[in-house]
Amino acid sequence: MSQRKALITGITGQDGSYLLELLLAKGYQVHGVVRRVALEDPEHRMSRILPHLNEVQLHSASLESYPSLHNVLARVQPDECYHLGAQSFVSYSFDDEFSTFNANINGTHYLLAALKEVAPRCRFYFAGTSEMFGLADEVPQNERTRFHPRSSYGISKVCGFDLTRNYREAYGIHASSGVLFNHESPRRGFEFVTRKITSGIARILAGQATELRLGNLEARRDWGHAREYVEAMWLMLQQPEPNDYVIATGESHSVREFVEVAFDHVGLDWNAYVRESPELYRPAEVNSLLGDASRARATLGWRPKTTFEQLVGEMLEADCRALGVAAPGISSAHHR
Ligand code: NAP
Ligand code: G4F
Repeated sequence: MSQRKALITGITGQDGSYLLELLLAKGYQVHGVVRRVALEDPEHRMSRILPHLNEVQLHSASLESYPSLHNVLARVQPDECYHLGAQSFVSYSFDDEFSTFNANINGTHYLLAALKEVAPRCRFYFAGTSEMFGLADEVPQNERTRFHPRSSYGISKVCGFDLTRNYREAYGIHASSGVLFNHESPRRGFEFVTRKITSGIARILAGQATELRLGNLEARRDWGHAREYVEAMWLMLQQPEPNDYVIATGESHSVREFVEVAFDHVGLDWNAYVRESPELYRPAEVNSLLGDASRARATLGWRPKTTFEQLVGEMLEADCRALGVAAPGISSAHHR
């Protein structure tokens, strides 16, 4: 059997980097779409995939340009395409709805339209999100739960989800969407709340900060480990028929609980450091998310393994180690 080829958009992000490693381990020839500027400054812009730069073929293209995506797909002729590239920060989507829509809606449309033209047998994965449920009217949320997005990010992902389903139904493309709940790791961007907390604690321990300013501490999320969630993406594209799958742990915690567990882990009292800042509240909040991944368990055989406490500990240890700080709960083993 010839070597399978995969193309990943968003390969420089948290999930892209874990997916790259998974596919390399499975013997794939991996191609990645990156922004042109990334190729000029790999040290900073490709930090998550630096160890694998000689094992992956990178192509510069823009999610805002149909011809550039068409060219890459025509040249690579992938068997599987994982579309992870997106403006993924919900807060920022309130500041700039336009760039969020351009990247997330047009980018998905251009990629699907090009796929249909030049690689119609390529299997396609769309990175859907629990933000599509937003103000959910049932708990827990599954594949049949109604969408009620609360940000332009959420709206853009509903549109990408609908585009993906429509290309499946109208043109027979093997196109699947993962509806992934929040997933984190030591590679999470610093702007997301979990990494903001663990890196903030490391800075406090290192004497570089005296407080941690956060927004809404009562928001609840279903947090899992990114390394496990990219396995679900791959499993979706191995199924004979395309479908949509919720991927979640089935357990939810508040931001406050994340804070408590994290500060506890290093023996600090969080009340002495955390300030709740109303200016960090969102204009429309998604208060609570909890996923039901029964379909993924039954059909893909997928289930989460990392516990909430293990996730917090792994992220904290990595951030403390990066700053060379020691603390009661921090071991010397290396995780990444
Ligand atoms: P991430 O770390 O923010 O990575 C996003 C990737 O998209 C990066 O490679 C980034 O490239 C690229 N990108 C952003 N804007 C772009 C643009 N205008 N043109 C081209 N590329 C662009 O996100 P992630 O956590 O890995 O998430 C991967 C995907 O899953 C995203 O689509 C996200 O919306 C979705 N998702 C994430 C979660 C989660 O909890 N992590 C849950 C559900 C769904 P640069 O490095 O050049 O910026
Ligand atoms: O970590 P967050 O920014 O993640 P959010 O908004 O849930 O989005 C992430 O998960 C989605 C899946 O559901 C992805 F689709 C999306 O791409 C992204 O990866 O915020 C989590 C919660 C929110 O309720 C927010 O209001 O934490 C609350 N929060 C409280 N203080 C904060 C802060 N969020 C951030 N980023 N920074 C704070 O200081």
